[in-house]
Amino acid sequence: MAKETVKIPDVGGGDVDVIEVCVKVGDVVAKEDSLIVLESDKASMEIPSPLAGKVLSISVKDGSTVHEGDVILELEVEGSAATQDTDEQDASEQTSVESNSAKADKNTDAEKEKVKESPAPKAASAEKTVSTGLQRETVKVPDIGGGDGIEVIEVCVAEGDEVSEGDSLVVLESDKASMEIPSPYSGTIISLAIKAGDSAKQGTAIAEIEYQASAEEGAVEEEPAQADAEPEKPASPVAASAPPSAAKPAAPVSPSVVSHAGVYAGPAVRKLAHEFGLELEQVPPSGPRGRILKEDLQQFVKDLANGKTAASGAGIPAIPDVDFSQFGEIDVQALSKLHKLTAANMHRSWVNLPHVTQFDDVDISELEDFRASVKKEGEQRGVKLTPLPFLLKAAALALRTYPKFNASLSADGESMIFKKYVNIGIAVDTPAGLVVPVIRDVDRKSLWELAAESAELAQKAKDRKLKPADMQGGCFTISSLGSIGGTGFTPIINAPEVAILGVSKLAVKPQWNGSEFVPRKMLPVSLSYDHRAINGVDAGQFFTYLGELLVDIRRLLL
Ligand code: CAO
Repeated sequence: MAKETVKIPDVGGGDVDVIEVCVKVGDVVAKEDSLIVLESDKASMEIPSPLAGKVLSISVKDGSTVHEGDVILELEVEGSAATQDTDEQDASEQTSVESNSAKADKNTDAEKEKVKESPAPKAASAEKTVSTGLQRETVKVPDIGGGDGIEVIEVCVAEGDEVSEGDSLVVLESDKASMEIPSPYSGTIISLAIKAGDSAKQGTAIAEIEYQASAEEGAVEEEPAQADAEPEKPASPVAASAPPSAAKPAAPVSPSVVSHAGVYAGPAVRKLAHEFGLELEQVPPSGPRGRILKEDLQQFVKDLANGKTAASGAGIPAIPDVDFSQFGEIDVQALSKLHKLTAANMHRSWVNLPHVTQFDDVDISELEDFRASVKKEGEQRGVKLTPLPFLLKAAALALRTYPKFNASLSADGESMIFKKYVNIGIAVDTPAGLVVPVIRDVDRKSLWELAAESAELAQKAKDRKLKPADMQGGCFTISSLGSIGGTGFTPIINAPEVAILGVSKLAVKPQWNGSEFVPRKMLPVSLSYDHRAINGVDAGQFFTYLGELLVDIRRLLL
């Protein structure tokens, strides 16, 4: 066994940030496994392991700033493998040095040849445009270490587009990696020399860009020798690495790696995500082959800010944006603020709470008889006694009897908060959207009081006169579609409450009384509960009890 120190290779000069450490102490890594991901202002790059071995210690962490020669980690490797790899290292150093020699101004014949062949020398381009201040340059595929078989999988710009330095021009894919080639300049795309599906290799022209020459570039222009030594501005800012001499080098850096740990995104997007502190795994991609575009990240951040998505809800695929006008006439109407808020709340509840819904048909024939018998009295009082106050009263008693339903889970999921008050919200549809005013202390109010208060709150809701306090403090919600129709539905829990009762339309149905079928007034009800807080047995007991109270309303007095 031997110990090998892996260090940061030449990553193109300057300090870079460690944005991800892909291994931990004790991990066994194979050669080429990613050790860390680095990010400069222009590129993300993986540093693969130069050897197979076991990670003994790690000297960097997420957020560290590093530069060439800094220790990444120590590996325990097989003794013989280490010797072998030393040879490989030499070879690798050789290769790396060679590939960096143009940069280092070592003009071997091969390099001179490379310089000659190399695309669009800067000085030449500058010469052309000195009189106008604008320069044109053909951006070419840099050395991306992939031989000839590199496929152009996406062209990200069109002729006439204005691009900023760092914007992706094309996405290439070899059998080993996908990579974005960013624009080396801010300017205008004059012409494209490449299209999706083309096969490319180092030196293949991508596009001609016109950009404003800077004063510094003018200075370079006056020094042709230096221009020769730096024959092209590579489209990709990442070069092959020159390993530090004193230690086992990391293998050459993958250029502008965009496919890492299942996430497919370019350096600019990775950097932006890093700045926001977001994991790219959470961002639904819309680019070709599942690539995360800058716009995807912007939309994700917008959705986060609007509460439309949760940062923890990883991997939820986005619903595609469809141009419906291609199928016929459409009318686009903006959503009201309330509608958007309701949508966000519904979505948040639906994705965060494991919902279970249970259904029942409750025989409320006697409740209905009683309701009919007090109809006149209601008229005298100026109050209409619908089934709702009975449902409120029965629910309040069931909540008192089964406190798990009159509770909320703490946000950290560590505890249950039991409420000693019984406040129930009623879902009210209004032209502006759905609102849920809350009736307080339902267990202490009479049916008449509940009838009057629910009607008053419903009216206030429709008149948009509810105050925020009228909609706060609920323990449970009733959503009644009974006046409208339907035989059952699955209501969405009004989180952080843990359950909701859905009420559908009463229907007369035949019921077997032991000797014959008799017509009974059956009320379809449904109970959705948060299965993190409530188990099926609890729900069965609560629901059965609620039904018993509605079947025989005298029980409400017990
Ligand atoms: N089955 C059959 N009939 C029912 C019923 C049921 N489950 N529930 C109510 N009804 C009847 C009422 O008895 C009343 O009939 P009469 O006029 O003949 O007396 C009629 O339907 C209308 O009742 P209502 O809607 O005025 O009163 P309510 O107490 O039942 O409902 C409230 C109050 C706030 C829910 C209601 O004003 C409302 O907004 N309803 C719209 C439905 C809604 O928004 N539900 C929430 C949807 S959540 O996605």
